[in-house]
Amino acid sequence: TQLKNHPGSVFHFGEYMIMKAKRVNKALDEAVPLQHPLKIHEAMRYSLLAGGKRVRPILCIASCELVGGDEEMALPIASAMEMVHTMSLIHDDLPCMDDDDLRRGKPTNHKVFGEETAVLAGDALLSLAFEHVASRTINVSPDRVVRAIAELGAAVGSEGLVAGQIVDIASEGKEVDLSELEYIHVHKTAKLLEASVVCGAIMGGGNAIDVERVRKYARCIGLLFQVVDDILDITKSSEELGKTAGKDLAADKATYPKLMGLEKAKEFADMLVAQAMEELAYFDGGKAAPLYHLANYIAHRQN
Ligand code: GRG
Repeated sequence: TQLKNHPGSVFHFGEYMIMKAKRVNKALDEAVPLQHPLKIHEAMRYSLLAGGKRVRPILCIASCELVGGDEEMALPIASAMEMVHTMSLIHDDLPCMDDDDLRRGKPTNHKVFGEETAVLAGDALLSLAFEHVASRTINVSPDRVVRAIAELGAAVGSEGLVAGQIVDIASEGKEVDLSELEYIHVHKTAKLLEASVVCGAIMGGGNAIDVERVRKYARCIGLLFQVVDDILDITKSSEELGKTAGKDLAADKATYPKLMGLEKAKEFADMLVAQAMEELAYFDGGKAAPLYHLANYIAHRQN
C-alpha cells in the first residue's frame, strides 16, 4: 500500500512494517539472553520470539515518531509491550484458563515446557517488562519514564488486562450483552493497545494534547481490533465448514457479529476506523502516515 503524503513523497507501509518488526525482534532477542537457568530463559524466548505481528511495539514506535521522538526512545517500552502481550498469551493458554494446545502456529508454552515453567516464564516476562523500561530507556527524562511505567502498570493490572480476563471467565456459559462484551474487549485487548500508543507519545516528548489525541485514536483501534477478530472468526469458521467437520470456531462465545449481526458489526468497524482517522487529522499528514496505515491494517487484516 502506498500513500502520497506530500508531493513527491510516498509511504510504503509494507516496508515500514517489515523494517520495524525486524528492529523489535532484534531488541527482544537481546533482551532475553539464553543464560542460566537455561530452562526458564528457553521458555521465555520460545514464546517471545515465536512470531506474532508485533502490532503493539510498532504502534508504540510510530506514536513516538509522530510527536517528534526517535525510535530509540520508544524501543525499550515497545519491547515491554510485547513482553506483556506474550506473557498474557502464555497464561491465557494454560490448562486453568483456556487450555489451548497451539499458539502462533506452534505448541503452547506449557505443552513444551510444562505448566510450572509456563507460569514462571509468564511471571518473569511481566517482571522483565518493567525492569527493561526502567533500566534501558535512553534520552527520555525520568518523569516521562515514570509516567509511561504507570500507564503500562495500569493497563496490565486489575483495572486492565486482568480485569478483562476475570470478567470474561465469570461470563462463561452466561448470556453476555453488548455492554459486557465491550467491557471485556476494552480491558483484555484495547487497554494494552492504548498503552502502547500513549507510552510511545509520552516517551517521544508529546505534549498533553498530543497524548490525549493519540489516546482517542488508540481507543478506536483497540475496539476495532476485537470487532475485526470476531468478524474473522465468523468468516474463518464458515470457510472451514465443509473442509473440516464444520467446527464452529466461535461456538458458545459472545461476539459482535452474534450480538449485532454481521453487517452491523462491519458498519461498527468502519465507524471506528473513520473515528480513529479523525483523531490523526490534527497531526502532520506525513508524520501520521504510519498510524493511519496501521488503523487500516487492523481493519483489513486477515489473521
Ligand atoms: C496480564 C498479569 C497478566 C495476566 C494475564 C490471561 C490474561 C491475564 C489475560 C488475557 C489477555 C488476552 C489473551 C487477550 C487477548 C489479546 C489478543 C487480541 C491477542 C491476539 O493478539 P495479536 O493478534 O496476536 O496481536 P499476535 O500473535 O500477532 O501477537
